[in-house]
Amino acid sequence: MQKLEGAPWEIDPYLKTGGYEAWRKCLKELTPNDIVGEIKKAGLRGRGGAGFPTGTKWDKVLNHRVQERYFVCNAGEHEPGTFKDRHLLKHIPHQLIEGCLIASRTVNAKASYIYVNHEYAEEEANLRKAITQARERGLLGKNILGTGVDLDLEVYSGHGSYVAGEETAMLESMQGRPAMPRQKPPFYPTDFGLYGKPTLVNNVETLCNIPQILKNGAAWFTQVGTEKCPGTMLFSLSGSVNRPGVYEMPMGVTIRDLIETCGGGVPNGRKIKAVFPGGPAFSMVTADQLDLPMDFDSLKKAGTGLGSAGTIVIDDATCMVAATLKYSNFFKGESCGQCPPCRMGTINLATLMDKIERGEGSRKDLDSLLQLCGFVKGTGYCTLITGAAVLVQSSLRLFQHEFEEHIRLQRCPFQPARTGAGA
Ligand code: L3W
Repeated sequence: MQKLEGAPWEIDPYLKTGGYEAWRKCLKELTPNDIVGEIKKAGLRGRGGAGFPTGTKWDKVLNHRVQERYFVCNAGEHEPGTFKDRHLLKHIPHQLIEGCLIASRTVNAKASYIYVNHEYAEEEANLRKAITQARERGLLGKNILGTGVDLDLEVYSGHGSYVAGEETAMLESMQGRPAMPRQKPPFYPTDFGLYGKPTLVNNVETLCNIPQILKNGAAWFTQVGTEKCPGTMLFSLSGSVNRPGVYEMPMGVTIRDLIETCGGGVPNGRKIKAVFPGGPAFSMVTADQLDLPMDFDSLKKAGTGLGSAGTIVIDDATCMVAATLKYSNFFKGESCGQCPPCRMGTINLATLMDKIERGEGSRKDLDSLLQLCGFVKGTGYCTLITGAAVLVQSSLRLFQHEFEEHIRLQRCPFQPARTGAGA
C-alpha cells in the first residue's frame, strides 16, 4: 500500500503511480471470469476477520442465478485495537475506489455502496471528495471512459455500533432496520444480501489489494506471505509498544518481529506479559509464544486467531483481570441484545469480572465464569458472545494466579493497598 504525495483525495498522484490502470483493463480487456480467475490464483483471503477466500465469494455472486445483485464495501471497522481500514480510507481512498469499481463491475451489481463507520467523519469526507474527482475524470458515473458502462458508488454513513460492522447487521441497517445480525448460515450475503438479493460484501483492505493483483499479476502477489495466506497484511499495533501504528508486513511475520522491528519494543524496559494477536475476541498468547507466525492458519492452529490483525501488547505492569474487564465491558456495551445468551451472557461475564477486580470475588465466581463461558460460546447469530467468552477463558487459563490473588487479598494486587481509617 503506497502512500502518495498531496492531499489523499487528489487523483493525479494516484494516476501517476499507475492508478486506475487495472480498472481500465477490466473495462476493456478482461472478462469477469478472467478477473475472478486471477484473484483465485492470487489466493487472496478476506482481511475483515475471517480470511474467507475472496475469489470464491466473487464467483458465488458472479454465477448466481439471480441477476439483481449488489455490492457493499464494509468500512464499518469497529474492532477494539483495529484501525487499519481507517488508515486506508484516510491515505489511499482512490485505491479503495478502484477496488470497489472492479468488484462491482465483475459481479454486475445494480447498485454499489461504501458503508463507513460514522465515527470516521474526516475519512468519509475525503472519500467523497475522491469519488467526485474520479467522476470528473470519467472513471465512474455514466458511460465510463466512453465504454458505455454506467457505474456509480454511493457512500453510506454507517451506524455507530460494533455489531453494525458484522456484514449481515450492516445490510439490515442499510435497509432501515435495527443493526442486528442474521443467522449465517443460511443467510450469507452471497445468496441473501441487500433487499434479499445476492450481494458481494468485502472489507476495505481486501478491496485495496484488488487493483494491485490485477495490475501486477497473481504471481507478484504470492511472492510474499505464506503458501495458504499469500500477500501482506496491515497490522494495527497498539498497547505497550514504543511505536504504535499501522504496519504492512508479509503474512506470517512473527509476533516478535512485529512488536520489535515495527513497534520498537516495549517502553520503559518492561517485559511482555501477553499479546492479543487478533484483538480481544481471540485468545491471548504469552511471552513464550512470540515466535508464532501471524497468518490465519498458524494462529488458528495455535488456538487463537488473526482476525483483522488488531494486535494489542500488554506489559508486565498490567493487571490481567483489569485488562480483561475492560474488554468484557466493551462486549457488554456492544451486544445488540437480539440473542438472549449474548444479552445475558455479556452482562454476567462483565459483572463477575468486575466483582473479582474489585476484590469482592470468591472461588465460586471463578467456577461460575468458566461455566458461563462454556454455556454461551457459539450461541449467537454473530461472533460477539463467542469472542466475549473466549476472552475470559483465555485470561483465566493463562493468568489464573492473578484472579486467585485478587480473591486472596480481596483487592487488586496491582493497586496500592489501602491503609489507615478512611483510606
Ligand atoms: C458464502 C458460504 N459466503 C462464509 C463469507 C461470509 C463472510 C466471510 C467470513 O467474520 C470473523 C470472526 C470474528 N457461502 C460462506 C460465505 N462466507 N461462508 O465469508 O464469514 P464468517 O461467517 O466466517 O465470519 P464474519 O462474521 O464475516 C467474523 C472476526 O471476524 N472479527 C469480528 C468481527 C465481528 C463482529 C460482530 O460479530 N459483531 O463485528 C474481527 O476480527 O472474530 O472470526 O463474508 O459471508 N458458505
